[in-house]
Amino acid sequence: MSVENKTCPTTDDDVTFYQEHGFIQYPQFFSGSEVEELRGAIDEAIEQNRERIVGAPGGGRSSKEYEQVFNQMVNLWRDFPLVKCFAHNAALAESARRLSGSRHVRIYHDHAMVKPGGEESRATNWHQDAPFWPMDSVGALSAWIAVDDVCIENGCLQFVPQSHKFGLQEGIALAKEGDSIVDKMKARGHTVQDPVAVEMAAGGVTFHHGCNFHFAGPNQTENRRRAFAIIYIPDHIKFTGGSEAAGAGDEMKAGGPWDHPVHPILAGNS
Ligand SMILES: O=C(O)CCC(=O)C(=O)O
Repeated sequence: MSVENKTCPTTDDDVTFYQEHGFIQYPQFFSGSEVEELRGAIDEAIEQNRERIVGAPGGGRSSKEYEQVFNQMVNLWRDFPLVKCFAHNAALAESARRLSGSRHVRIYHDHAMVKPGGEESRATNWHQDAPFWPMDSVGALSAWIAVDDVCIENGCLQFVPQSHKFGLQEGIALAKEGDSIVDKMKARGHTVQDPVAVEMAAGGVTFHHGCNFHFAGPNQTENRRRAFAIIYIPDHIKFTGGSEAAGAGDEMKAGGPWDHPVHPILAGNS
């Protein structure tokens, strides 16, 4: 079966679970052979030395430290047709629409995140995504596809259940290595649950809310850990201006809708 003909697996119970916990896992959203094609396209992008953000100064790459967290490549759907089948996948987008309780969802951007293996690999520090996104209000979410089998050892995602209920936490965009998010959140009066590590085989997908605190450890294996994520914007969310990764920031009005060809509606009605 082609990935384009998939059926959306998201049930009402899933929606309840996601809204309560701020994340959900679909262990076999894609089959091993389906995801193999995506893996090949990501490898080709690495081979071509694809910029992080096409056209940005210095290709959008910042520091060696960042590259030790991952080689991130944004909006691969725009130059790799095969990647578009995943980034614009109707079943994934429909799951995002149902989970977020929206009339429709648009794509913000996709991004491959390739965590290098070996001693230099660094953790993806605890963070919420929402502070990085030029959006108001909160409610946008990500689908994260395991392109390789992922486990704690190679940097699977770990989520703090219910932490999306803390709302957008100003001043904690990205914890520093060794920083305790738990202590910071406790100091702000929140009860913090133990993180849940989501190990899964390649093809599995997790969705997480933009305010959910999550983390991935360093990749302690010798092989790269490839993941591919898509960020979805529910219909009620406005563009707040700026942002390099938006790709069309100069062509959209701050305070307006995300109505632009690089952010098409992927599920639901306008
Ligand atoms: O893949 C990772 O290491 C981090 C992913 C992440 O933070 C995200 O998709 O929001």
